[in-house]
Amino acid sequence: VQVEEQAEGQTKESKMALSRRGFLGAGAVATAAGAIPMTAAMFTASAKAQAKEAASSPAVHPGELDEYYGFWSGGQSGEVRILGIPSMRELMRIPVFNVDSATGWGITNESKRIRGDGDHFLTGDSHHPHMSMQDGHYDGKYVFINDKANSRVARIRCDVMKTDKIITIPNVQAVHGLRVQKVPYTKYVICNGEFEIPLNNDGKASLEDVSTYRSIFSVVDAEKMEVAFQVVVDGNLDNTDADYDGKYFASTCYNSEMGMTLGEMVSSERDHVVVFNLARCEAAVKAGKFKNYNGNNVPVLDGRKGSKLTRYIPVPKSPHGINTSPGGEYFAINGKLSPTVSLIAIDKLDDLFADKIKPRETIVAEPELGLGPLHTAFDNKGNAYTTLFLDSQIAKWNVKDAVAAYKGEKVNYMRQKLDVHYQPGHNHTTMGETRDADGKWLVVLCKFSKDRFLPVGPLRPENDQLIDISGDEMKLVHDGPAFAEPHDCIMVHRSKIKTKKIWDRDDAMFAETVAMAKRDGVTLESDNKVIRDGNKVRVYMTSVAPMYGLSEFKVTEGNEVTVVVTNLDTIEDVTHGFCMTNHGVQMEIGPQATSSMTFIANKPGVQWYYCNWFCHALHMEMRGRMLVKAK
Ligand code: CUK
Ligand code: CUA
Repeated sequence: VQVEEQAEGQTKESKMALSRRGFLGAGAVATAAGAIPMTAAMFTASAKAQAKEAASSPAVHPGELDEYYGFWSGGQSGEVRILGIPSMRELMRIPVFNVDSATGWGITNESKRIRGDGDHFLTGDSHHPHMSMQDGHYDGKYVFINDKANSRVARIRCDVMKTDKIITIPNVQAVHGLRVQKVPYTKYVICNGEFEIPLNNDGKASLEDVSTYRSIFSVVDAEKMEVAFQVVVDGNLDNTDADYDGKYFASTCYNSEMGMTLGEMVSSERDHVVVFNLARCEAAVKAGKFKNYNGNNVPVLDGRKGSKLTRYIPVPKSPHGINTSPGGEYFAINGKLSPTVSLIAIDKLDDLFADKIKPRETIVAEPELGLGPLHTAFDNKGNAYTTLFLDSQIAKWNVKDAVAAYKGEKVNYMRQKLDVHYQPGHNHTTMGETRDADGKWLVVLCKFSKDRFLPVGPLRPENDQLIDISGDEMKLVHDGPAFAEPHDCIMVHRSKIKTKKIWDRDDAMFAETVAMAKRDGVTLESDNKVIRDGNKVRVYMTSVAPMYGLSEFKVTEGNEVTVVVTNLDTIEDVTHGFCMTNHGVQMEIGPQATSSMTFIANKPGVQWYYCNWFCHALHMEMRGRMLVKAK
């Protein structure tokens, strides 16, 4: 009885909206994560009640397909995952910044080429997956993602769902916020350098003189995957987004103080949003009004305060997420240490850049939502959904009413508050970052799962919760455990994506390996040959289930061996592997693909290689010998 009363009390309280929520001081942040005064029993009671009322079912029955592809960041795992929505089933993992034992990503020569100058890194921290667009609609071509850990940006080809480009962004440290240009098309990927460093960070000038530290905004050519130009700003940079007019990008700054310690970083009551004027930046690059730093050729523009290229809009205290409304009207700036979201009217930005209005005059609403607003998502009915990290809630609010309330009208913009479990970071609606927002599902990526799953030791999974937003009320319908640590996701209708079932033989992914074979006089589709080139041995073989084209090859101890396997199977889903036992190398070879890897034959004797992707009833027999003669 006592439990029910508590559960009821909690529900009432969560509907009370703002009455008890005051402004959050900086000191509250540190303690908030641990302070959740609710019991498991209370949540079981409320979860059961919510599930009973759900309008849409997330059930996808055996044999049925999901309606949406979800692209999930894998956080500090460095990968990207594909989920089916609404089932929340994990369909695939795409290794990006990590090294992957199953596919050989980071082991094969083809992936090492793509990993480029960061190939020696074993780590990544992927945050923001975003798909390329045409006129504000997903085009199904690429997904881009940042690596905060090693300041990189990667591109995933959606026809094969493999990473095809990774670049290191020069002049910056910790690439965090990342988005794509939405209109007229994704010419540029934009990304924020979060950590402040000296412009020439070569250790020669004073490292203590903090006044020389800068953060830099990077604009990357999406097709070439090269930095087109960069913009130096005042303050640091956190998250970013683009408009639906092809004119402006905007980024949040949480450390306008340029503090070096937590206390310094949260000292002022206001930070800002920087707005970048794309046409003016492109013109400045053309006119040669840039500098170079750190010995590279990337044009770096000066966008600090007073520059024609940027405008600085003050917003309350340490803002975090920025989200453009799907109608293209607003940038929603999530307050983090302020209980508010600030709406910047995008149609006022022309006047701001023409100096006809003051920066704060672009703000048309600042609804108070609750504690710790981090990210906002949108439906197709004029509502916004904001994660409240500290309150462990989603606030659903009406955008028009929030604008009216800011003008002084007596309206209640708050529609509903829903408890989530627990500490939500990003949230995302189906198609919600495009013009095609459809208001069906909301996913909330919770940073703590606590009591929601069977205990698995001190390290717990995250909890990705699925919420039905198709009706008037949000309904929690699914808890989805996830390994480290989805920051952000997008949900793309399946009609937008066309994937290949088998590889094309002329695919760019292995074109260099094909060229190498040609130089060796080898036809990959038919030959099984060993080429000896001094200490180097190149072994070319085919695979057709359940056999490799070579059941043995001979090398001498110390040889550098490159094994190239071409999978001649043309049947969908017949993937082979190649593993050289006791050598720490293995790889995947998809149907009609070529994959290769290079290792040192440093163990004399008989060394078996085998197929490590189950392919056939005689899969166990799909193996052969490397005969290594002692030196
Ligand atoms: S950030 Cu992680 S919760 Cu990198 Cu988009 Cu906000
Ligand atoms: Cu080929 Cu298993």
